[in-house]
Amino acid sequence: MALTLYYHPLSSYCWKALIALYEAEIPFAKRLVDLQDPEDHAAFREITPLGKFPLLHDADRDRYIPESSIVIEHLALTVPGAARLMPTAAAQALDVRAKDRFFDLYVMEPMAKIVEDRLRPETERDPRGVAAARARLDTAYGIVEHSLRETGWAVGDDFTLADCAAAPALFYANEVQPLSPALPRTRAYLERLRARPSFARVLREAEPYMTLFPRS
Ligand SMILES: N[C@@H](CCC(=O)N[C@@H](CS)C(=O)NCC(=O)O)C(=O)O
Repeated sequence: MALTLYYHPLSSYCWKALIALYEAEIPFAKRLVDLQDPEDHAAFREITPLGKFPLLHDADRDRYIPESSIVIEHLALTVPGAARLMPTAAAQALDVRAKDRFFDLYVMEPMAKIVEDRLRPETERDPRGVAAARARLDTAYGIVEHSLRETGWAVGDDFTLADCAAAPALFYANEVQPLSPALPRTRAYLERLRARPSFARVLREAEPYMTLFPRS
């Protein structure tokens, strides 16, 4: 299998795909996309006009696969070691997809809104949008806290696509809006995620770039 992942080491959605690749120990090539380099950016947009990563190239199937969730579902379908990331039972698969959507839409997106705002010039900031994002994050945290058990993963006892989504979402969300002591299960879950070798590796590899993350 000849896989190439177009990515950036700080991108939360790329982390999601990387976690799945490391979970299943899938050999692949990395292609870092430098959005600050106009030539590299333009070349990437030639492949994918929306310019979003992660983007997986599967040379054996002559296909480019955008969207982190679809990248992971593609791996689960095509690489035996990745199959366990998506349950085969339809009802459980639905639960996993529901949690994946939840973490992307209600944790990752408001977190990204707060981060993006920090990167804007002072005069272009959007305090109302950021306040709404913070309120949405608080609501999402409450939902996560009630849905988690004291052990195990986002859906049952197996590590799935839902956990691949939860790890970057909660990690970065915790950076911009720390998880309070009133959320013990969520805090413990984030610790379990950080200790998971696939995510620990992603964090280690991102460490040299973390100075670029806007802390405030
Ligand atoms: N829904 C997409 C979101 C991908 C996304 O927004 N990626 C960000 C990085 S975390 C990106 O490509 N940003 C660059 C840009 O929008 O120009 C997915 O799940 O892959």
